[in-house]
Amino acid sequence: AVQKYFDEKKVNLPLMISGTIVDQSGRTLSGQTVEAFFISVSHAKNLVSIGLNCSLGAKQMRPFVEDLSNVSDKFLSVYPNAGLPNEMGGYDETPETMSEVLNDFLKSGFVNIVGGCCGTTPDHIKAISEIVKNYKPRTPKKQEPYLRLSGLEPVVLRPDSNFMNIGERTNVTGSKKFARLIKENNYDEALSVARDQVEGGAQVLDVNMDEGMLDSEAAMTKFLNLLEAEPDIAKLPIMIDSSKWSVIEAGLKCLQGKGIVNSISLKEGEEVFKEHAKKVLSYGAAVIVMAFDENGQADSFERRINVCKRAYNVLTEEVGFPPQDIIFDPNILAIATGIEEHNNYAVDYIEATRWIKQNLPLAKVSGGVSNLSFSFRGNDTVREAMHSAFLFHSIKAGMDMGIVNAGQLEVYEEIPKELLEEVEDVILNRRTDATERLIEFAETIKRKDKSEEKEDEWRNLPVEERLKHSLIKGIVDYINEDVEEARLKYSQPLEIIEGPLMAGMNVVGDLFGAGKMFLPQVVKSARVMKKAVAILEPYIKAPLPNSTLRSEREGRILLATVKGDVHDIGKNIVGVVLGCNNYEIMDLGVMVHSDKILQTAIDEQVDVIGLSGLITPSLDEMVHVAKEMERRKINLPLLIGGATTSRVHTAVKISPNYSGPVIHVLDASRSVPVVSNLLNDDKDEKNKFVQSFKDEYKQLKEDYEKKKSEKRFISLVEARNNHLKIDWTKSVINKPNKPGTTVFSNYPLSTLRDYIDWTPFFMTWELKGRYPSILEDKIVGAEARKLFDDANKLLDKVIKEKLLKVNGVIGIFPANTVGVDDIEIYSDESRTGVKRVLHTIRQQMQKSSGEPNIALADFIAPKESGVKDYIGMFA
Ligand code: THG
Repeated sequence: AVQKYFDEKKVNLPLMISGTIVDQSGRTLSGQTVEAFFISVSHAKNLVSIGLNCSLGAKQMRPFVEDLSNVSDKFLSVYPNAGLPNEMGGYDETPETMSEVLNDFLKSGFVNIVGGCCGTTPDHIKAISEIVKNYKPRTPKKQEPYLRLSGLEPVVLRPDSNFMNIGERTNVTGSKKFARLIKENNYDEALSVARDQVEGGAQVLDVNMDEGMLDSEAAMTKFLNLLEAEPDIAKLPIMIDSSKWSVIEAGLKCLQGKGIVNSISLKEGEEVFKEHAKKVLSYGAAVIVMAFDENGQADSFERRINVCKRAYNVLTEEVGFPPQDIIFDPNILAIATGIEEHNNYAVDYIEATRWIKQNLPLAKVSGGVSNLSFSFRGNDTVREAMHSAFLFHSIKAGMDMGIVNAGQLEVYEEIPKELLEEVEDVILNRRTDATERLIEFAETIKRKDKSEEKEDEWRNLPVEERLKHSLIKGIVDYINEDVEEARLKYSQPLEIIEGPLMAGMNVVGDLFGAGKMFLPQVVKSARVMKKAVAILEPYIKAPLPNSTLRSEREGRILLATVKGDVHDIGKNIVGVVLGCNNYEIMDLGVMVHSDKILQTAIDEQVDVIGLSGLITPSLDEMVHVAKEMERRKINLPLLIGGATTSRVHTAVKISPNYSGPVIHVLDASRSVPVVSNLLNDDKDEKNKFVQSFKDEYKQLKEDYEKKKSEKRFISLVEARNNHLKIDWTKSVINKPNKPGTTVFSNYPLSTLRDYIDWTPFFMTWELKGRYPSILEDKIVGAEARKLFDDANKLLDKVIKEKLLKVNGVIGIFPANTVGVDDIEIYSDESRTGVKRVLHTIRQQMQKSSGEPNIALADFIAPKESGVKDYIGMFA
């Protein structure tokens, strides 16, 4: 901005930028890394020096000073505080300690100018000046002429860099979805389009708001300002895409980093071209130059290279544009259109690319890849194959970057051979009938793309039906607009919750209860409900004074995983399912002490307490909570749930300790009817329900005790005599290849994933069946496939982003059994030194005749057999 001002006022003074690095992650005040910050400002031609200050003090600055010194071709000035202010507001670094740190900076050749800021005194400066005498000023590094871009983070295109993906979807003419969201003023969702591109691997984002009915300048400004506040998106450089200069300039004013202008061209003549180029330069952006001139679009090889050469000369010789910041776009045009003149378009682009890279030093080449396949709109399989085959050849010719649908590029190697051949016939213009052949072939592989349009038909239904549809299908995309429409239509927001939304949730509940909908779908529906309620909530908080509507929830449920246990998946699902049935959930989390559970229940006047746990000790803790409830005379229904809990345990161990209602809730789907019965306003109905459980559990307990008294146990001596007898003389035991311990650290997740036991995963989600046949199951198959798909997407993310580290250790040791039940582990093959003794436990129930009472020790050769055996262990 200062440079621009200097240019306008024709000021020619050296410029020094000076600022504070605030946080220890090394981000500057603008949130950028030091390198990204430098790239963003370094274009200013008056800039001679960058000054760094740090409120923490000199010592803490070192890594940032080092970074900047490495990337900066400008002088560097450092003026630290005398340390971090102490509690009295004073500074503790003495002239000696501070000058020592600066001595290190000078010795390392980091800086050109030194000084002191807060807390420094004439004595500090004196000490520093003594040191400075011993050193020569730093010689700034010369910068390599690479294309450097920045968002919050730097992007540097080096000669050996890979192809750079530019995300195309944040474009109102390139994505129906994005266009709809912008037109509906739904910028939040629009940002998620950007986020999807980032997650799909985009390294730059193309943003385009050119649409007749839009105020494009305003839309560009608003979207970019919102985008720059989302660090996960703003880390990327932005490409401002517009054919209107005013929109480009509006966009340039919003960028905090160094972006790319897309585009300028010679179509309005050299004067306008130069004027635009100068502006781009003063805003500090790189530029795309389209192969256009006064005669229009260059569509032959000759025209393409001539226009580019002319533009290059004007930019480098007359405007002073750095050649590495010029990106040519020699026009990717649609092929296979049926018009003969178009047949060589792709070949001409590829050859023009090769020529530019050989003849216009340092210039880059880009292009809008999806243009190529416009004649196959609706057939994404063919389009993706065309894009990746085209890129394969273009990148070989030197194409540096391209505007693509990030995350949706087919891998060249994986294009089916027949399709690839037909596609390459078209791209490389290898035969005259290539287009007809590809069209014919495309017909046979039309994917479901068509059905997607049909799927949109429900959008024409009345708003109540649309809300219901979204809930049942778990679609979150339209909730904002639909809820808003309903809000304006209804006089009370609560009517919407209790009307169409609850109607939808009831359908979900019924389908779930009837086994026609499954847990993963219910969780998605619940998310939609939650979002809808969240939108309405602010309006509910202020009900009309004469409102007769109940503004309360159905009841308040406290949920907690008991002390000693950290598992909460099941509990969270119950919370979601109850929450979307209009119960208020107070989730205390995991490892919750009984006292906290009960005190919260009293203080918050909850209506039901739900306990969850997965490991066996949690069962005892639940018994303890029940006893405490009895002791403190808390008369609330107690729900028991979680993987190790059972109806029998609840009946035998928990229920007898508490006089209030105790109910074991088998799975999330059961939680709603149970809670609604427990909180039934009709006291008789409620009591009947509670009594039915009391009776059932009483019966269970009696049955259990009867069975137990019938069960026979034998003495330990008898059991030992009945151990598993193996003839060790006949067994062949090989010496392990790798005895001792083997450690696997940071084991590749991609290898491990093949060994996942998916059956329990589906069990957790209450989908019944074994993997892999569950995927083909007549009833749950479709949902199982979706769930499996979601899980694998998450796994892809975990693996790609290295979110987990897996370590393991296995050990194989010499071992023998001693005294029937114990296993001795030896320190080495001599089997003399005993390392550890493992005491194993033997079955003692009465077995039918011939069946052994086994213990683990039975499976290791006894010492007296003389057989050298081994034991394997893992963690
Ligand atoms: N060069 C430069 N800039 C450009 C282009 C170029 N910017 C715009 C365009 N061309 C590149 N971007 C796109 C974005 C999307 C599509 C094509 C090019 C596209 N979209 C689907 C379609 O129209 O069929 C949209 C489908 C949907 O709505 O989901 O193909 O050449 N410098």
